Amino acid sequence: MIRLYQFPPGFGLPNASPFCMKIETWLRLAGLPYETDNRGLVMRAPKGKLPFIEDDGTRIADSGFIIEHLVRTHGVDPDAGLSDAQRATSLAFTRLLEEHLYWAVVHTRWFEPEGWRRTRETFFGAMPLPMRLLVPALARRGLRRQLMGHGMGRHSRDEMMALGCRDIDAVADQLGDKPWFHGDRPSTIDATLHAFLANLLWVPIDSPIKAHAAAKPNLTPYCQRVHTHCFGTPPPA
Ligand SMILES: N[C@@H](CCC(=O)N[C@@H](CS)C(=O)NCC(=O)O)C(=O)O
Repeated sequence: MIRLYQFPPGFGLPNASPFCMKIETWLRLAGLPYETDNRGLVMRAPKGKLPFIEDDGTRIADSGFIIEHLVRTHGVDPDAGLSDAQRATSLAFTRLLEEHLYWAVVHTRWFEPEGWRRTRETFFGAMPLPMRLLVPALARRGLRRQLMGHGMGRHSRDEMMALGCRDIDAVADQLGDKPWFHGDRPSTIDATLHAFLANLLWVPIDSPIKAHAAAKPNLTPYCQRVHTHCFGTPPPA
């Protein structure tokens, strides 16, 4: 049985980490049975980040490598019918979401007062004292370093929001009125896009990026469609 190690569910979503939610969405899309360990065991993660999986005695970290492993070993491939050009587009948008938009959203969650209040409560609120005081401060310090190392954190707040909004424009324009990212059938990029959009649209942290995404007529219906398809329950309000 595949075991998915991830953070606990949060903000009313299957996961408050878009990378963890991407894998759970993908497993459902691919129809693979799995179990979850939601204890947020970052310390046991081979690369110090979640998600990672255990599958038949092997540990694999990083959502991209996890999917490659599962495709290779379980005989399922939601991308089997895609053309080379569609695969290239999937890769480019995956990078946009994971390596760029993600960091602008990290800023809104961890470094804006309202975002930080909600993030601290959701991620650390259940911890006993004194960990509840120490761990959030340490985690925040680590995130600040990562945001600066990436480069996003060196922009002004307005610049970060503008950059995130441009990513949303590209996603909305590329999706258009198609039911799935590549047309009539779901593929891996739908798991990724859904996880990142849900973690923006359905998280109670306001930002210009969230407002920009919510104003796109196609993004919320898309998110609801993928959520219903994969999780079989009505999406969060
Ligand atoms: N490239 C990794 C990124 C995973 C990632 O950034 N996970 C974050 C949560 S969204 C994490 O575990 N952060 C813990 C930390 O930075 O200490 C993937 O695709 O899985």
